[in-house]
Amino acid sequence: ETGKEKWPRGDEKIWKAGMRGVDTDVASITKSFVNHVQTSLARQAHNLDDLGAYQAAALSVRDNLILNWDDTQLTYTRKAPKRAYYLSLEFLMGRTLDNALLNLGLKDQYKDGVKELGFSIEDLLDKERDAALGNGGLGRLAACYLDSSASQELPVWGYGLRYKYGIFQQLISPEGNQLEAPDPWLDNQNPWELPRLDVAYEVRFYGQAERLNDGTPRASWTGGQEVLAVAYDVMIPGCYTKTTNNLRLWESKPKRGFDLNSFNAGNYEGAIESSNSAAAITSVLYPNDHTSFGKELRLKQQYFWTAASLADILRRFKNLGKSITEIPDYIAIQLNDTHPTLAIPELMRILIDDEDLDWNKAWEIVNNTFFYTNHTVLPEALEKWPVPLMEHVLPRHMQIIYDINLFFLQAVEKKFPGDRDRLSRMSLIEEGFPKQVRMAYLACIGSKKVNGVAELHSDLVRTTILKDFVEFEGISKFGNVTNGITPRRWLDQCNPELSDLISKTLKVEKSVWLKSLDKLEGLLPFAEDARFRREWAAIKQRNKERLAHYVQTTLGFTINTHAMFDVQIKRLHEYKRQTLNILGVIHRYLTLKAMTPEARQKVNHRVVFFAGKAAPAYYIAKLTIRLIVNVARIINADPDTKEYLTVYFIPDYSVSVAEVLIPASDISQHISTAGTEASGTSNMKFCLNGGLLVGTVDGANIEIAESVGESNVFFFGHLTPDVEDIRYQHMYHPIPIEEKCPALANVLNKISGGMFGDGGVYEPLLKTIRQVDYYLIADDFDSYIAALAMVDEAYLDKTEWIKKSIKTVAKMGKFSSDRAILEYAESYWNVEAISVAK
Ligand code: T68
Repeated sequence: ETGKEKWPRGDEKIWKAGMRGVDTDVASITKSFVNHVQTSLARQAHNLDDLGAYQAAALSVRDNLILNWDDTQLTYTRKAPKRAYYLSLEFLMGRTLDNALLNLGLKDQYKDGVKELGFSIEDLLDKERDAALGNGGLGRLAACYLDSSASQELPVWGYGLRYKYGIFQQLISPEGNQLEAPDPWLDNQNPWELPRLDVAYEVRFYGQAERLNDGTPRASWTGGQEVLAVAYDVMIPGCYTKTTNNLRLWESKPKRGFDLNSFNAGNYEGAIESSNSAAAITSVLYPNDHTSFGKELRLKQQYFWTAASLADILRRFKNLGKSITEIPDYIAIQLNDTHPTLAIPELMRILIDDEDLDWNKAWEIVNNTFFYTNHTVLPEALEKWPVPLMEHVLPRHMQIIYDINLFFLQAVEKKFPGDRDRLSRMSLIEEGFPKQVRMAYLACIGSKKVNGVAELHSDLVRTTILKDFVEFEGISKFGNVTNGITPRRWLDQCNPELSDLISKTLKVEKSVWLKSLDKLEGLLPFAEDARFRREWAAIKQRNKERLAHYVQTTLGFTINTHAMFDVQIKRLHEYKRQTLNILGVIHRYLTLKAMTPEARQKVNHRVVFFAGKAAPAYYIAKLTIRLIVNVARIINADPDTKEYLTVYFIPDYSVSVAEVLIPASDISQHISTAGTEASGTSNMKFCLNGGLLVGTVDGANIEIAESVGESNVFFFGHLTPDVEDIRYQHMYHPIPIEEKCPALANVLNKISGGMFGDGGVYEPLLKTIRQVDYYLIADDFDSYIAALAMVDEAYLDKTEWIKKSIKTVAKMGKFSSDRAILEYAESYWNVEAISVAK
């Protein structure tokens, strides 16, 4: 396409006559549904099951999305605004149909339509598989930001990988061990993606890089393996707007089916092998959060995805006919953690080797195009790539990184003459065997701005991992954007009754308050309204019953819905301290056992829910799951106490499971060691659904407490500045646990003694607490138990409790991802909203 052809080809009138909108009255909806059953699915009315009906409904809804998507993209092309691109190796989208129906404002029509055809919309929604292309918070954040970009009419596209297998399915063995099974999420077709087989780019690996040495910084990169990246587009509808953005996911394919040379030479297996190795690149999502393993295939994923995305972004830019130096006026690229950092040397390579720019000009363009978000300060999570591996897989990029480093260190030396320690601290290359490339440093120096994801975390980024860089580049480059969550999925969709009650009470349309979440403040006066409180409490109760029904039908357990529901759901990790929670549960159990039956009667009934996956190679996290499952087995069967305390581990945690658990919680736990959880986002989801927060003074918990009032959260534990000192004491002046925390010592001894099955099994886990206790379990245990006692105390006064719940929701407006994405658009990208004509 040159932009100069006559368009459309042929007779414009005939084209126009063929174009149609999609009608959205119930009669048109049923017609479209039946049409898709007959033609798209080639099935018949008399043998259509729920899955088929889901697919027909999805295809029919998709027609709406496609038309809106088309109009949106045409508007972007015509108006040529500055655009932002969100590069994320993970998008944890969950299900799409319900979200699309709500954003389009078509839920009621479809409900009626499918009912007329003999189906229930709830059953159909339940047939959809989650798109689980992510591990946890980082991937879900990307999904919330796409929803908010479209809802706020921002020209933002996401770029990611189309993994054939998402995050593994978690099974729990009879002994309580986590087992992993593959997640073939694409097996029964995915109506939400549009294959764009014509949008494809070649991506090179390995080969030789040779500097031209012609007085320019250019080099040629040849040979090696060439792989094809093919685009699949996922439509992202905004809420009550025509704007429908795009998430482009890349699939890897062999460049020419398979290698003809080997094939003709009779090496059939060899030919297939190289084609398999191309397809392998996008075959599976790595299931590790918070550890960097240095695997070659992971590096290939990162380069494959950044190279294809940049090629696509630059092709679109070139269609504008602007000078290459204007890239930063039209493009902002947000790096979701360091995973896409190779985009920095890749853009340098393109500008220098292909566009023939000089080094400084190229670096200036790069420096004004990229923005980097850090999501963790845990040292084991900071990405480093071995230099020999990088040299082998991406020889030209390794040269460029060395050059960037050289110029950078020269500038540092100029500012801090003779400070050799500083130079070695700040070098992009960490000395050692092997040497390693420090990706966070590369992302930092290559970007215009760097941000953390909550106030405390951004402070820690500035004062710990990037301290030297703040001193060198100035503080203004290092900002904060506190995370947010989309209130569409995390309130309207997962808690429809509460959403309706809010609209009715505020007398404001959903299309308004769901996009201006500060409007929730209008609920404050209703905390004093007894009738409103009754409705509020009744909704919570029904959400608890919905969860109980889910547990009953999936696990076969009957749950007491009049107990307090206490929930901790997140990836299993030592720093998140699920161990603290389960040890607290055991303590509660022992306390109950020691009571007389009369005394027990006064105790608050509690059901404790856990859910979450452990990285398959994370032994201690898996052992924690095993402990939780076995504690649950013993406690839930104890006739003395089971009325008062039960524990459930819900297997195979996912976005869809979260949508059932979150609205049902009375309290939720966010109990990371202070200074370790960058932000947390499920804390926001619980509070937005009227659950109260038990937590440490960490991440976004702090800002939630600032918003909702400290009297409405239950804080405990040591504070961030003390953690280092305490760890130092653990190393050099250890206090035996019996002395430091007798209550905890007793709990650990019960586990060792076999109260929950063979105690020996748990020794490696218990040792982490008895010996190093890096995450301060023993130091925080007593104050944790005290906080839970405060929760029990507060729960006695039901009226006060419901007031707290209402006041909390009323003050959660800040945590909408709309606020967060608008901060990125305004203060980082300089991208403006642009509306798509109706
Ligand atoms: C999370 N990080 C933070 N990482 O832990 C959480 N990491 O505090 C924060 O709220 C959230 O990001 C959003 O900012 C992650 O979820 C990963 O999942 C991950 C995956 C691969 C490699 C490293």
